[in-house]
Amino acid sequence: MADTATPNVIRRADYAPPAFLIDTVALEFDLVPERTVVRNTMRVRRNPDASHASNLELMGEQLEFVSAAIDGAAFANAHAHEHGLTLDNVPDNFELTLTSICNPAENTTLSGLYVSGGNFFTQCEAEGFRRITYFLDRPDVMATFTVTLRASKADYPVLLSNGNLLEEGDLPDGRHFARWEDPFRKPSYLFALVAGKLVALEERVKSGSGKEKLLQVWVEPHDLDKTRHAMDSLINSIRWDEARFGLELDLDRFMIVAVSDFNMGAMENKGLNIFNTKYVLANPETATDTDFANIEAVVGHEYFHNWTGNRVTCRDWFQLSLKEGLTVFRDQEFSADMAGGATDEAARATKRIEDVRVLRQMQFAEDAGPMAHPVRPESYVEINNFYTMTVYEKGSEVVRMYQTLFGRDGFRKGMDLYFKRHDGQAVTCDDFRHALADANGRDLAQFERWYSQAGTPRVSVRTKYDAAQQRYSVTLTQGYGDAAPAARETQKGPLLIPFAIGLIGKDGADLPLQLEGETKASNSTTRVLDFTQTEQTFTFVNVAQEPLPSLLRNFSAPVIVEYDYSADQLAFLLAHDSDPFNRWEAGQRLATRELLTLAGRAATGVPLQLDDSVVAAFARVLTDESLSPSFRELALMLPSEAYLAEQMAESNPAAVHAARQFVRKRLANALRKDWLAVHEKHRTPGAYEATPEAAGHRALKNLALSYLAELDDPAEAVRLASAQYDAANNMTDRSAALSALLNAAAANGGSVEAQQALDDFYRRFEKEPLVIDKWFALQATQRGSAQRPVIEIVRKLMAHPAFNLKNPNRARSLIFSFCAANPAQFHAEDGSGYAFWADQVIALDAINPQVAARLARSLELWRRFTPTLRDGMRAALEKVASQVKSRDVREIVEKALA
Ligand code: B3K
Ligand code: ZN
Repeated sequence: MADTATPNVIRRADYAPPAFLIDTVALEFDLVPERTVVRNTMRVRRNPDASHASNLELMGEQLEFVSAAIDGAAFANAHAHEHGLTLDNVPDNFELTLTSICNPAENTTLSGLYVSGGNFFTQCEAEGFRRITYFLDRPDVMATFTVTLRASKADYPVLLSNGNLLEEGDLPDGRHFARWEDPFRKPSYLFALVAGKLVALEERVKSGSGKEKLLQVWVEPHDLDKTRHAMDSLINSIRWDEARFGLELDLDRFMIVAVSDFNMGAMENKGLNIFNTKYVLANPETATDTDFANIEAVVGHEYFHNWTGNRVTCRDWFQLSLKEGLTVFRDQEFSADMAGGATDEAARATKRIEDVRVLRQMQFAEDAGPMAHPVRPESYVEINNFYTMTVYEKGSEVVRMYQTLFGRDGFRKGMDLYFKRHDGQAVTCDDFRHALADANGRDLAQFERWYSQAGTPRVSVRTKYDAAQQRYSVTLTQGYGDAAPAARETQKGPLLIPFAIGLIGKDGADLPLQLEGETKASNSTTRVLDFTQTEQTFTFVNVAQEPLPSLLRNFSAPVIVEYDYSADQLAFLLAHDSDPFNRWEAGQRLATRELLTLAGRAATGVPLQLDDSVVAAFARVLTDESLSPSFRELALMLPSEAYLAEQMAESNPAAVHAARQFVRKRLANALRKDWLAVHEKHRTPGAYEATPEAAGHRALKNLALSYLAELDDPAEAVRLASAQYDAANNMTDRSAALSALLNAAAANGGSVEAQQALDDFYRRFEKEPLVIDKWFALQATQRGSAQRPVIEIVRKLMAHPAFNLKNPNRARSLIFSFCAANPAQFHAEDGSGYAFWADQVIALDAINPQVAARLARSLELWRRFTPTLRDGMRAALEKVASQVKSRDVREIVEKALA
């Protein structure tokens, strides 16, 4: 790895340890918005494990160099340049003091030190620390940090940094200071500071070993009434990590700070997590059930990083999934345990289904396009482009497979060994795999391919029943199909796939499972097969009747399963499978198949029709009171338009939309009475409760409302939605009602009721930015019509006084919602969506390259679309490629066009 960042390709194979190490860092900040002076005193020494270099190359960006001193004496041989600072012929072991200046007020990239709402914040991962001071800004350089902050006391009464507060006090001229010390060695990407007018919700708790810990959630004063849920989530996270993994909070104090200008969800800085307000602030009036659940998940995620990421960190950024895949897995398990404990399989399944839906819709798509990369990438141009669904979500599935192979206890043993070996170190994905393998006495060499091969594996299944011998054989074949070129290059051989299977008898009950060569049936009616070869046959014996296979139960591996189920068999599985995930899966398969057939017909102008048996299968789920409301909601929600378009030989968003709307209308009209009954029955009167059960009732009720809005005569739905809007005591019900009003009116180009509700919503929540984000997003994702295309609404909203391109949440709520979550409108044949997209990518590129690069990705699958759309997208990509400046966006559009 080169010590200076150049806009070239960085390769994993080029990793070399740093020539120098930094043991301690003392930072002093004089915080002034336009001109912050940073003094950085470091203890530097040669790395005994690296080859010799006479010069010290430090990274730095957008810094004004002031001075350098070695061991207290001015050092003349320091040269500042575009990518950092070179110090010629330095000693072997020395104290280096550097002074530089940065401009947080003008920093719209939100990377490094910046000002938001008049307060100072930092974001250093991945390479933002070099925008604060010159440093060896790479994760394998770990140091202990002491931080002194000085600022105007009136403007910045609160001064925070990592670790423990050593002292604070007043200075002349109305200034004050605070000094913080983080006792743990950490890489620079975990550094943080916050300064400004903030208040905290505080709580003191005792950790497992009886030590008292101070917990704080810092927000702007008017948001203090929205911090309780984040605090509760933090306390639950602390308890959970102790109980499930024996991991205790290692600092006396743990802080979460909310900021409204933030590039992503949140950041796990040691002891001082900085969060997007979206993942902290919630009360029933402003936040939906989904927001509450997301806050719990993200608070958990960042807290869990304290061990998986911070105590044990990444050697280099190619190892990103070491901390992200593992920590996503941990937050998923946390949420599942919070919802259903270890034993309530149905409640756990709800979470599992939601996670798999995201994986399949987003990560599988990524794996099929120009950005396809292995969980551990081989190269990158801009590392910020690799905080991807593959690194996070597929990475989490890879970690989950260890647990599927070894069980919870075996997984825990592996984790224990990982920490025993690597606490305080910067390590690799191989180190993690070896710990899991060694703790469980198993050779996991083949498992390495999950880290090095890109693309979504396909497992095709053939089955054969021999009635005379009572044998049932299951033959599995694995491959990658016609993967994207970017993925194909990485594919070298078969994977170790834990393939969970069950066999179901005619009465719907599981059959006992005994593999050939075993003396008796196993206790469990789900077996995890070790599928390691390209083709492999597993034979079950003593199978008294021809079974129906339940394949890849609980989605035991991130693969696509190909098996020729008949529609009747899917309906049977939907009604009977003991594995709740696969019950849902059967319904999705059934719906996907119908919808793709219909989309094909819509594309060629053939009239659409839907078999009564499909309606009947959905009716059974809708009316089956033995199923939990949250499961019914998930099962009755059709696969998304984006997912369906992805499955077509040529993506045709208009045809998919027509097909999906046709089915929704058909289900709405055919089951009208049932939807009405469900909408009535699942009301949650009384005070709002954020429990999974109450959220499940609301979800099902609001799904019913959204179907009712599809009725040929929507008058009744409009009446119900208006009443629900007016009576709502929580944001889940209010926003669902508003969305139903917008969509019920779409075909007629809008309605008085919808407009009134929109106006009311704005007035009511004018002072709540996160709710105004919803107001923008609801309008950007609404259904359009020929007479009222959504692009026109979006263009108008771009000029709304509340719109602000510099605020990432606001940009996402309007622009991203339209470009990435309203495919039928975005992919309009006239190319209006693409022209809009290009303008916004170019505008954002000048402000905030990271956010621009995310938006740039919404055209990356352009080659898979119908010819007209393809041409329009290519033209837009070329326009962007010719105008953008950032490395971030260039990498995306150049890979897309290559
Ligand atoms: N580690 C951060 C993500 C940083 C993204 C930098 N572009 C949040 C998280 O995954 O927890
Ligand atoms: Zn993370």
